[in-house]
Amino acid sequence: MPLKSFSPLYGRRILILTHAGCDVDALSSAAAIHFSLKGKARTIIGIPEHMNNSSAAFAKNLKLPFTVNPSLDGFDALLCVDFGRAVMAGSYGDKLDSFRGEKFLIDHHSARQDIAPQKNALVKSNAISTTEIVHDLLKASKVKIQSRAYLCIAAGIISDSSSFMVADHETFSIMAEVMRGAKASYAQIVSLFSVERDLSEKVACLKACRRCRIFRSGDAVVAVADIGAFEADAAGALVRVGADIAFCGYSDKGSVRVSGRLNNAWAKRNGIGLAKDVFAPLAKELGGEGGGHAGAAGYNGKGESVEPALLKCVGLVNGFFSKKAGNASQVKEYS
Ligand SMILES: [Mn+2]
Repeated sequence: MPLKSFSPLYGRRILILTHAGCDVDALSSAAAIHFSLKGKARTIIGIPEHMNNSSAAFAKNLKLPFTVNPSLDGFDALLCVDFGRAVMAGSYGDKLDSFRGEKFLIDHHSARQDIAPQKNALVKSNAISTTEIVHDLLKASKVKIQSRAYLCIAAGIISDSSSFMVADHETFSIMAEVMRGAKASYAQIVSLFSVERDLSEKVACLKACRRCRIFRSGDAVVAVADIGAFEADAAGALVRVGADIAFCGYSDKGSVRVSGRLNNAWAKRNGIGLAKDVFAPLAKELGGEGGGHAGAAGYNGKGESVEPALLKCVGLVNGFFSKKAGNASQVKEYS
């Protein structure tokens, strides 16, 4: 039986923990719960390691209270939001394992989670954002949702749906209800977490364009680039420039990181998903951890160079299209 309401958390001292590299959906989920459970539970928002620029802007604009790298001592429960695998908490992965209090989880990644017992977990892999699940749970708990909690829920939906590029009629119906509660316009909500891109991020995206290798498998244009930072943004940039699917990553001190992004309309037409068709098999072949969503996913592994992992991604995309076409197609590289 999955988690049905917030009532098991009442009267307790709870650390609400996001994933490392906390994004707007993770922070907003934590904040919506924090605001809504006021008077019912003592909650603190904890962020392992660091947060991204958008969520930092959101925290500042909404004056959200949070602690980076909190101690787990003194809490009798832990509520993890927007991640389901301990490895996504970065250096907190081991601390999660050894935490003796009760563990809870709300997430929209893969149903396979290794953090909380089933009865304390609510995972909906088809939800656009974790805030959407938090919204359902708050309603089921009959908690009064304040307008700033509604603002958080709306921000999580906008951010994780890539401004509704990944959305269906359900998303819009939830969004209408949430925006009414937030008492804010769409532009006002977006402005809470919009950031001017860093100089270094702009340079990383441009470098990815200069350095990328371009492959063709069937009708698919695949681009890969070895890039020292902002790998997810760089992969997104390659897709906006013209790739159907792009992989960017780096190797640092024996660790390898790869991020993938794709053109959603193209992916839908072809039935390909990054997590299931590329990163899960990649982790199976090379070891390490791969996961995320259909349109945005990543891989963490070991190696002195990122090249083999990037080329393996190209091979897996080619494998997908070969299988679909029923014959082995050749990868062609454009030079
Ligand atoms: Mn999310």
